[in-house]
Order: sequence, then structure tokens, then C-alpha cells
Amino acid sequence: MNRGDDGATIHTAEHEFPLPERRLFLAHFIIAFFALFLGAVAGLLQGISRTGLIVLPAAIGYYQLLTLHGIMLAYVFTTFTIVGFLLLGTAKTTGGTFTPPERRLAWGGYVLMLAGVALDAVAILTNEATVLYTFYPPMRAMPIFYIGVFLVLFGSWLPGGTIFAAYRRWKKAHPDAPSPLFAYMSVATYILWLIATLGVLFELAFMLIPWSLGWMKTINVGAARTFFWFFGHPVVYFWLLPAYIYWYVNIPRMIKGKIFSNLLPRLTFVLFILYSIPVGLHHQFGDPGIEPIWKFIQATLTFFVVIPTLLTAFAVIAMFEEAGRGQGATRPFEWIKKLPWKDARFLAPVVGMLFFIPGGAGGIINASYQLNQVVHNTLWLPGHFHLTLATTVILTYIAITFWAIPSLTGRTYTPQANRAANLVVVLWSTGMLFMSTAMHVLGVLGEPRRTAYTDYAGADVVESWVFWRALMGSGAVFLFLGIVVYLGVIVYLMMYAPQAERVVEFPIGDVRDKAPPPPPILERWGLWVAIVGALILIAYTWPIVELLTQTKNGAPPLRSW
Ligand code: HEM
Ligand SMILES: [Cu+2]
Repeated sequence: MNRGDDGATIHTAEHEFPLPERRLFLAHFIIAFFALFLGAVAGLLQGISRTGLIVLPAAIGYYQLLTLHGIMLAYVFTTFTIVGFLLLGTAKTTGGTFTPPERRLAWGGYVLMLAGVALDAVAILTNEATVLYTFYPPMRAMPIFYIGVFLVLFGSWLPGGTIFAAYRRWKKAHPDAPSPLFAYMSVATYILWLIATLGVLFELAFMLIPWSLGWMKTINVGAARTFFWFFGHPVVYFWLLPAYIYWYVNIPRMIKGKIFSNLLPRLTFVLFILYSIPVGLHHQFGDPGIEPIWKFIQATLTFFVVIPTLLTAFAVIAMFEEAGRGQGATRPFEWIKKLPWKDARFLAPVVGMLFFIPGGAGGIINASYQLNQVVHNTLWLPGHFHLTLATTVILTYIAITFWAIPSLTGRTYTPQANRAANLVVVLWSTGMLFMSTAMHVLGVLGEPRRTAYTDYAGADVVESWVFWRALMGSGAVFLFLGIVVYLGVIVYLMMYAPQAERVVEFPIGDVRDKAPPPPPILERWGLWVAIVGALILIAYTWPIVELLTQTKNGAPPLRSW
């Protein structure tokens, strides 16, 4: 019987990370925790100030907070968590350690990223970069802001080199075997990320940085936004795919099950590489200067992402059912009872999966060319991505750290820690139910996103918002409490929990015996990159050529704060 906390998992304790690896991984998670805390404070203040519950002190601007929130959570927290997790799992599955050069490369990336975070923190806190996390021109921040973002994103390439090298090292040693699933999925995630970041790195290096340094007087706004969204859509898959890795590879082990298939997860990740990049224009339906046909083509391509999403839903549920049946469940749905619901490391991601259902449904509305007009730039949008990113993904990352930290510090994930962790799940789902529902409703009622508190000079429509605004604000309070309890558990697991008697295993599942081996074509990365390259050329060449050639006058910089 799966009891929860300890009982659910298999403790083989055969593998312990050497100290240099532990330091490397922990260093990433620690920065992520700081970023999460800063972002959460900003989130709380936003949530309760834009409802009119509190008035921000004059020294703090609403948009400054919002910039801090977006940068710290969407870029810093996510990237550091993802890099830490992918490095950890790749090291474990490619032999247990990295080689010293592999490790040095990852540290190099860490230093660049950290330098970038420091520059951005200074720029934002001094109120010289209140341009939000999308940094659309013609709003112009001080140069170190853009340089900081560049360093964070480019720095994140280096640990990708570590992952590729470890993967290649393993393949050389095992030429005929399919690669370990975790390493394969990390490589796929990184290929997606390298291609995606090309867009925004180009925008930063050749447009925003020279312009903010004063070397260029004006900027081509339409082209800059297009390079941004070339990156801004696939970035959501960079956030999501590590969560999928946890579902596909880590969960089976903790629930005494097996990975359902050795092919499906690989196919899913390859499809994500193909379908996530040539679709950024679905964020620019309202932008002038791009012909509707290209928006239509990219809107259509967007919907293909349903395929890998449904494949994942199928594979994950099948894996749950097999695990339950393997533990004696025979009656219909009896397998559900065999799952370790009391263990937050299982409960959190599964609650996350449930939130993904309305999240995905809302995403279909956003991506629909016509329906988008109803919700565009309203509170509906943050309502949507607080379900997907800030619930499905975050709850899964939370579970990941409840494994990672004990396995890196050698301390025990105690039943008390697990109880507090379950409280985090309760606080988060309650808070998000309130805040996200309210945001969706407010959006449909017409309240804009990215707007400080205003009563619109007493316009009638504001009356219909009053209740929902209060609900949004109270949701924000629950969410903030959730993060406080979460970080409390993390501090406990880092410093106070009892030393574990045996090594805490970081769970990596085995593929079930009956699963056929994956076809070698799925490891032919050159082929997949060539296909995605062709798709990008088809979807983007003409819009970009038009944006670059038809704009005669660029925009001078603007300070809106
Ligand atoms: C304490 C928990 C949180 C609260 C109370 C909160 C609250 C909010 C609110 C009220 C907004 C909308 C502001 C506006 O449009 O005027 C917002 C925006 C946003 N939130 Fe959160 N949030 C929380 C956690 C998170 C997390 C965990 C993430 C991601 C990992 C996240 C990512 C974002 C992003 C990317 C935006 C958009 C910023 C923009 O439009 O520039 N939030 N948040
Ligand atoms: Cu998108």
C-alpha cells in the first residue's frame, strides 16, 4: 500500500552525487528560491494594490513591481530551476557524474546568468528599467537591463553544452542502446531552447542594446516585437517540458510503476520542437504591419501542439493505471486508490495536471484568431498563464525540489515536511482558484491587464468588477502564504531536517519490460533541426522581410514611467 511520504517511494540508495555535483546543482536552486521570494512579494503587492485594497507608497511604482515580478519569476526562477533539474537528472542518467570540463562549462553559464541577474536587479530596483518582462520598445530601459537579460539567456546556453557533452559521452560508450530517457529529453528541451532564444538574443544584441546605448536613434518596433515573440512563445515550452520530464520519468519510480513507453515521450518532445517555434505571431494578432495571412498560418500551426499534449495525457494516465494495477487493483478505477495521494511530491504535480485542463482550454481561446480579440490584453491573459505556468509548472517544480534538495543535502524529507508541503498544495490551489477565476471573469468583463488601480472616473462597468477584484486580491494572499510555507519547508530541508540514514534517491523510473525500443530516427537531431528550420523559414521569412523593408521611420525612445 502506498502510504505517502516515505512509503510511496522505492529507496534503493545506490547512487550518491559527489560533492562537486551537489554544489553545482544546489547553487542553481538557491538562486531560484531567492527569485521566487522577490517575485512573490511583488505579486502580492500587485494583487492587492490593483484591486484598490492598499495604496502603494509613492516610492514604489506599480509597473516597477510588475517588471520585477515578470523578470524574477518568468526568467530567473524558471531558468535556474530548469538548469539545476536538467543537469541533475542528466548527470544521474549518464553515469552519475559529469567530467570536470563538463562541470566547468556549467559553472561558466552559472556565473554569466548570475551576473545578468545582478545587473537586472540593479536596473529594476533603481527604477531605470520599468519596461515589463517583455521590454517592448519604444519604452527604453538603461543599457545594463538589456545586457543583464542577454547574459541570463546566453549564459543558459552553456549548461546546455554540458548536457550535450554528457549525452554524447554516454552514446559513445553505448553505441547500440537507446539513450537514457532523461538525458534524451534534456537534449530535446535544450535544442528547443537554443533555437527559441536566437530570436530574442538577436533583438537584444542588434536592436535594443545599441539603441539603449544611444548608438541608434530609433528602433523598428514591429520587427523588435516579432523577434521577441519568436522566443516568447517557445519559452513556455522551455518551462513546461521539464515538468513533463518529471511526469514521464520521475513519477513512475515514486509510485512503484514503470515508464509506460520508451517511444511516446521521445516523440512528444520532438513534436514540441517542431510545433512550438513557428507560431509566435499568435501573440501579435493585433500588431500592424503583418499581413493577416501569416497570422492565420501561424495560428493554424499553433493548434498542432494539441497532439503532443494529448499523447502526454494518455501516457501519464496509462502509467498511473499500470502502477495501481501492479499493486493489486482489479476493479475499475480501483487503481486510483493505490496512488500515493498523501505524498506532496505526487499530489502537487497531479493537482497541477488538473489545473492544466482549464489552462489548455483557455489557451485554445487565446490562440484562436478571432476569439483572441475578446480577451486580448485583458486580465484573462494573466488568468490563463497563472494556471499553466504559475500552477501546473510551478507545482511540479515544487515537487522536484522536494526530491532534489534532500538528495543533495543528505537530509530526510520527514512526514512533518510532507504535511507542510501538502499545505502548500492546498494554499496554492485555493489561491489560484480564486485569483485565476477572478482574472478570467474580469478579463471578459473588460478589465485590462498591466494596469495600476483606477476606477476609470467612476465608469459604470467598474461596478461589475468590484466583487471579482476582491476575489483576485484574496487569492493573491493565499498564494503568497503558499510561497512562504514552501520556502519554509525548503529552509528546513536544507538546514534543519534530520540527516538521512541512507542516501536519498533522486527517483528515475525504468521503462516497462514490454515497451519496444524507440526507432533510431528519433535520435537523429540534425534531421529534426532541419525540419524546424524549414518550418521557421516558411512561417517567418516574409513577415520579417516586410517588417524590415517597409518601415521607413523608427521610433525614438520613450519613458512611460
Ligand atoms: C504570490 C503568487 C503570485 C501572485 C499573487 C501573482 C499575481 C499577479 C498579478 C495580479 C498579475 C497581473 C498584473 C497585471 O497585469 O497588472 C501577475 C502577472 C504576472 N505573473 Fe504573477 N502572481 C504570482 C505568482 C506568479 C508565478 C509563480 C509566476 C511564474 C512563474 C508568475 C508570472 C507572472 C507573469 C509572467 C506576469 C505578467 C507580467 C506582465 O504582464 O508584465 N506569477 N501576477
Ligand atoms: Cu504563445
